[in-house]
This record gives sequence, structure tokens and C-alpha cells, in this order.
Amino acid sequence: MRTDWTRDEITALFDLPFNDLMFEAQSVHRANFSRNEVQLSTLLSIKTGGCPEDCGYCSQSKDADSGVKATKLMDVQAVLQAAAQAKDHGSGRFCMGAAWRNPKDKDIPKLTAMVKGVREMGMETCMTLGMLTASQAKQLADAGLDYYNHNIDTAPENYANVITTRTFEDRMETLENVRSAGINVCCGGIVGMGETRGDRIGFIHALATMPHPESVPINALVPVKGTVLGDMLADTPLAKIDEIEFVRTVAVARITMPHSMVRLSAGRESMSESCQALCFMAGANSIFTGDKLLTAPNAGDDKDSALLAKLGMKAMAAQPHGHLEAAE
Ligand code: SAM
Ligand code: DTB
Ligand code: SF4
Repeated sequence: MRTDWTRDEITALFDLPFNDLMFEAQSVHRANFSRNEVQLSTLLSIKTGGCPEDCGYCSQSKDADSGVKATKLMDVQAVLQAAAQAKDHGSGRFCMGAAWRNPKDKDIPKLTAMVKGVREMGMETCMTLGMLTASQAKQLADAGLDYYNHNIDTAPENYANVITTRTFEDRMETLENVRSAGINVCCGGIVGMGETRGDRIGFIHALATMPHPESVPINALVPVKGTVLGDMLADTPLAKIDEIEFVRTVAVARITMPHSMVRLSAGRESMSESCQALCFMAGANSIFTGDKLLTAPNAGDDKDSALLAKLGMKAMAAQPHGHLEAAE
């Protein structure tokens, strides 16, 4: 696994003629993954809104005037009920997200019960709860948590333009605690926040030069009214990410991190089917299904099954132990 990618090499990949970039990304993809399979994941917000952080994209920040209602941490039974429903709908992976800067130690028993329960259903488990101490990571690992999602979100040099209540280094520290506890790392970010091509290069460079996250979500900004970035985008519609540039970002992620699951995450609702098909060709192999992400709308099961059928793609079988299968 190469972690010595230079910025120049990543720039050169972004600059390739589109057909050449797609050919290379698809070749890497086929060599490492079952080429017509996509993992279906379901998200659940287990604690919504009222978050003390100031992430400029997020509807759940206390600074956002988005109308999202703050809730307490859900009960274990209610979470397991939602997980069972997700499984019935064909999901192989269940991701639980909380709008926290960090969990409190008193929350951990409930969180570990959720992990155990979802795992017993045979689904892969993922959580995203903000910063974790080494001891909290260890307790989640002992409960059997497969993945922890903690995004760098953007290039280190662009970080402070998006979030000021924590630093890029804070993010790296939690990632290290997660990795050391033996949990698979899920780490990616958002494009379409008005960043430059250089920032997108810096973003992929940061991911490809750390021990590669086993899972890399690439989100397209969902512009939410009342958030700093949502309002910025409403005022400057030209800042919306170009679909071809989005596909390029997915392709460069696939080439530089050949063994990672690349997740086509938020933002599919406003993406054309052709753009999503190009993302699969570029190496994306996971999507969030259902009609809701955490707080934002999602494409929905009917649209997704129609798209997958059109493309002759099928759902990946659940891999509850979090280990990725080699190519067929
Ligand atoms: N509070 C935790 C944290 O920030 O780590 C977990 C939840 S947070 C909602 C998880 C990720 O969702 C963020 O890091 C960001 O990449 C993504 N996200 C949040 N709002 C988004 C939006 N409006 N559009 C696209 N992605 C978004
Ligand atoms: C990630 O990178 N994308 C997912 C998951 N990690 C938790 C979340 C996207 C959230 C989209 C905005 C919302 O629903 O509020
Ligand atoms: Fe809070 Fe996470 Fe939203 Fe940032 S992205 S405001 S940390 S919920």
C-alpha cells in the first residue's frame, strides 16, 4: 500500500484527460473489488442537533439556523428496531451518527449495547460520534464496532475556513485512537464547499498519505439553508461542484487508495443518474440507501433499486467482520 504519494503526482492524476483517468480508476477498481457490486448502507441519527461545533456545512451545529430539532441520545431498543428495518430493506451496513463534539463516558454503555445488537443481526457496524479518547475507542472495539467514521472533511490548509472549533490535528488524534484500538477507519470529506482544485488535491493527498482509511466517504455538499456554506452556495450558485470534477475526485481517491471502500455518500439526491454511474465506474462501491441521511433527504430505495437494475449492479453481501473480500 503506497502512502508516499506526492502532491505533484495527485495533481497529475486530476489533470489527466477524463478517459485516461477513468480507464486507470476502473482498472484499479477491477483488480481489487468485485466490479458490479455496491455496498448498501443505512444511516441513523441516534442523537440529533444542538452540536457545539461550528462546521460550516452542518445543519446540526448550534450556529446553524436550519430548523433541525435537538434530541437526546435514542434508546437502544429504538435503534435496534431501525437497524432491523434497514436489514429487511437489504442493507449490509448500519451507521449510527451523533451530533456531539465527543461522547461522554456515561454514554458508552448505551453505545456499546447498540453495537452488539446491530452486529448480532449480521450487519457491519459503523459509528460517528465526534472525538474519542483511547479508552472510549477501546470500549467500542471490545463491543465489536467494525468502523468509526471521522472525516478530515477538506485539505489541512482549508480546514480553518470550514471549522474553527477544532483543528485538523484534533481529527488526526482521534483517528490514531481508533486505529490503535483495532477499529477500521472510515475517513473522507466533502467537495463542493467552494474549495479550489488545489484544496481537493490537498484533501486526497492527506488521505492517501496516512495509513489508508479502510473506508473513504466522498460527500458532495448538501446545501442546507441556515448554514454558512448552504447560504453561501445559494448566493453563488456557480460555486456548486461540477459533476465531472466530482467524478474526477472519486477516481483519484480510487487510484491512490486501491483497497479502500470508496463511498458515494451525501449529495446523491441532486446528482444525475449518469453522474452516479460515472462515480461507480470511477471506483465508488458503496451508497447510502433510504430516503434520509442523518437530517438531509436521500435518493430513496425505489430510485436506487431502479438505478442499480439499469446498471446491472447488485448489492454486496454483508461482511459483519469488517474485512474486505479480495476481487473475484
Ligand atoms: N459529529 C460527528 C463528526 O462531525 O465527526 C459525526 C456526524 S457528522 C454529520 C459526519 C460527517 O457528515 C461530517 O464530517 C461531514 O463530512 C458530513 N456532512 C455533514 N453535513 C453535511 C452536508 N450538509 N453535506 C455533505 N456532508 C455533510
Ligand atoms: C459521511 O461522511 N457522510 C455521512 C456519514 N459520514 C455519517 C453523513 C452525511 C450527512 C449528510 C447531511 C445530513 O444528513 O445532515
Ligand atoms: Fe457537530 Fe458533526 Fe455537525 Fe460538526 S459535522 S456540527 S461535529 S454534528
